[in-house]
Amino acid sequence: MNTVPVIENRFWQHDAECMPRPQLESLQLQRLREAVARASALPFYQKKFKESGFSPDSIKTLDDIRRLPFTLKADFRDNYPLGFVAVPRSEVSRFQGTSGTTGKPTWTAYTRGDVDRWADLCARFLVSGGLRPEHTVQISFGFGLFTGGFGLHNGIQRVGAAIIPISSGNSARQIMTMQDLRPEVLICTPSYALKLMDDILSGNIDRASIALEHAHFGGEPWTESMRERIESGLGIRCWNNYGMAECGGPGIAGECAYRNGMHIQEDHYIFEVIDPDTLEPVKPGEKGEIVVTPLTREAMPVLRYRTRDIGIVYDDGECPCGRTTRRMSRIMGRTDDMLIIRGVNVFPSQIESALMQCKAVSPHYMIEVSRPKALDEITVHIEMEPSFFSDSMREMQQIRENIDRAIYGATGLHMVINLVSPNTLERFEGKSKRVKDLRNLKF
Ligand code: DLL
Repeated sequence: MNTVPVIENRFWQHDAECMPRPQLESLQLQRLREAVARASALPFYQKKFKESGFSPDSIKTLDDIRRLPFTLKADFRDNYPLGFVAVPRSEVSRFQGTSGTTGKPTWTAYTRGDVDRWADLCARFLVSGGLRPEHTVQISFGFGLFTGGFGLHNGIQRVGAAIIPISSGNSARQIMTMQDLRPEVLICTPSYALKLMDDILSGNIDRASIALEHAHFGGEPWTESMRERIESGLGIRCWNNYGMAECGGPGIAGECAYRNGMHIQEDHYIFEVIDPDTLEPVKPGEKGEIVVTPLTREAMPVLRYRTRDIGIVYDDGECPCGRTTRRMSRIMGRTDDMLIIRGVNVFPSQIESALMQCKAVSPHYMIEVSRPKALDEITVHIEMEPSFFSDSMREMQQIRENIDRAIYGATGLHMVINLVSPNTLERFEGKSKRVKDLRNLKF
């Protein structure tokens, strides 16, 4: 555990964030009962409760959460558009959403109280990651249905900092704004930060003309090695925060000054970690699928949402920051992102970690899965750092071998390594799509 803070340790809602565990757990129990009571107004849960013989007033301990049904992404589609909204339409104050694979968004609704609590939850991780009222923040998340833009906007407003709601895209304008308005804080996806970093470093921009000190990234998986690359490239500190639209968006967990994982806002959320096959809880400290139950959401009382995200919840005592909440690891992959290659389970994040160990490799890569003959094959297209590009076949072969060794060490698989010139792979303004599975296209 890190015992030295990276920045000054501060709180937004000290008493809630540092509540003694017994008090926190009794608050959770009370709020869980209320959440179940709200959920029991929905036909979806009424049916589930009836099927399993569960009585909504039978929650006696926190362990009773395991008697509640799971909620899946597909349940939102099956109850489209607003089957999970539990309040009269007049009480809904906000709709946000998440782009669905079917073309229809998954809607998430908020009451005024939900929007108000959401702002505080975002303020918590922003302040723990260095945001101060005197700062100016450039929000380069898309503003619109995506919960990132308005969620962070409300949190920053609550802290009292100045906001530049520039939204995503148009990197030249983003960089000009950084130079002209001199924000100290940047908010975006880690992949958009990579694109901005590239443009800053390759555009002969004087670093002193940019005042950035901190960035808050979320919305997609990224690795510790990617953090190191961005921090050293831009000379800033980057913080991780986590959430999903179905449970309210960002503000569910975020890092503190000690960066010992992300603190889960446990007075508003209960986290479980399950084995996605058996649906049983994993042993403490083991990785598994994260299941989230929001405790205080009024408009959409979702129970035991199976996120498909794979991570670990640490229960190893208090963090030196003073918060009493449990912490979560980075997201290591998603059950639906896992590639099964010749019987081996591989997550894109394992490949990213291996690549980032190699100095010759830039942070831009693309993973392509194909089945050229009978066997699956992964090709990793990687942009090289310009200074390592060489005319010597031997040197290039050496680089390929180093990458192969790192990937084999991380995954147990050999992959086809395709080194490409700088600036040839796709860049992303929001969430990245770095895996192309060509196997599906053939059927
Ligand atoms: O991405 C909410 C959000 C916005 C969180 C901005 C943080 C910052 P969705 O669009 O519903 O909501 O996508 C949720 O994104 O289940 C994860 O798979 C992934 N995700 C979000 N944050 C992280 C993170 C928002 N810090 C899905 N690390 C989640 C890894 C993340 N994955």
